[in-house]
Amino acid sequence: MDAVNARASWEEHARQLREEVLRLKAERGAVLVAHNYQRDEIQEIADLVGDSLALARFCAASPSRLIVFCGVHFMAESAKVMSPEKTVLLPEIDAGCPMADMVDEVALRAWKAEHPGVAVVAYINSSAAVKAESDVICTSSNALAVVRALGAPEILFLPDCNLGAYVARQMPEIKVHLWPGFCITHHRVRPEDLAAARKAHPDALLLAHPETQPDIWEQADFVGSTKQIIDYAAKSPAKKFLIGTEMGVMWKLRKDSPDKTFYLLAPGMVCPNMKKITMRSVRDALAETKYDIQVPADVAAGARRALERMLAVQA
Ligand code: CIZ
Ligand code: SF4
Repeated sequence: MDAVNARASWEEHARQLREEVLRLKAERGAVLVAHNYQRDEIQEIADLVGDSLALARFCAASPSRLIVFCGVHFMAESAKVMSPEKTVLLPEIDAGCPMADMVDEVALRAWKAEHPGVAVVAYINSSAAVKAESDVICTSSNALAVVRALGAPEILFLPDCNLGAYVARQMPEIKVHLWPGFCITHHRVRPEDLAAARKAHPDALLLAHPETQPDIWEQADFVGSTKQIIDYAAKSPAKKFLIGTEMGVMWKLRKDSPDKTFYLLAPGMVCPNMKKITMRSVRDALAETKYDIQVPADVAAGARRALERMLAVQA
């Protein structure tokens, strides 16, 4: 088979797989949501593309009893915690978040014991068991508002030391203890990468995620979550942007702002866990009802309390 025929046959295969997914999804009355970091073809077929909180809220509000959650494990857990009566499927059971795995509930209990009475703020990138041990949850969109509403003079912030450092920088009146966790995808970007990107695109604005290190977000024109970066780019009069977050956001950036140009800040900004989910694994998830995410009732109750405290700040 020559290259042209091989490509045509591959495209036909991809088209059939996509049709099969859409047919199974309709037959099963499922809702399919995709995180901003998912593969383009998964975002294209999703009922909603967004950040972890928006997806969990959408799933809770949906009349569907079957959710296919295309993201990583802690996100599917949050959706399950907020929709305990629904079946939440994560198409790849090994799609985890290394940052979330950098702390567990045992280590958190020990940290709390070293700082009795100090409030715990957990980034949504954490397991349900860690959430259940925390006072309140935050996302990268609402971290400052959540910490402000908490009104505590001192906090334990986990697991992301970079988002925690960002909160500490914005709120110098508060003592912030940082857990030494980080995102392998964002943390690896170095000032040399930024210097090279600036040299190649001197007139582009830098939009950076707070999971990058302070020496990156300090130099950004805008710091925000995936949704905030996408919204900022759509509203900005500027035409060129350096994007300092995972490459998956490019799909929505280009869709929402087709007249603008986006450059990834560094070539390595790819989350391997987000990319584990493929059209084939979504097909298998729908065909075989897998992998059914379960959260023990007591853990779910604790995690829900901490999530609801965050939602009360947002409302
Ligand atoms: O909460 C999310 O979805 C994450 C992990 C990042 C973001 O900025 O949206
Ligand atoms: Fe976790 Fe980083 Fe991947 Fe987000 S991009 S899921 S924080 S490893």
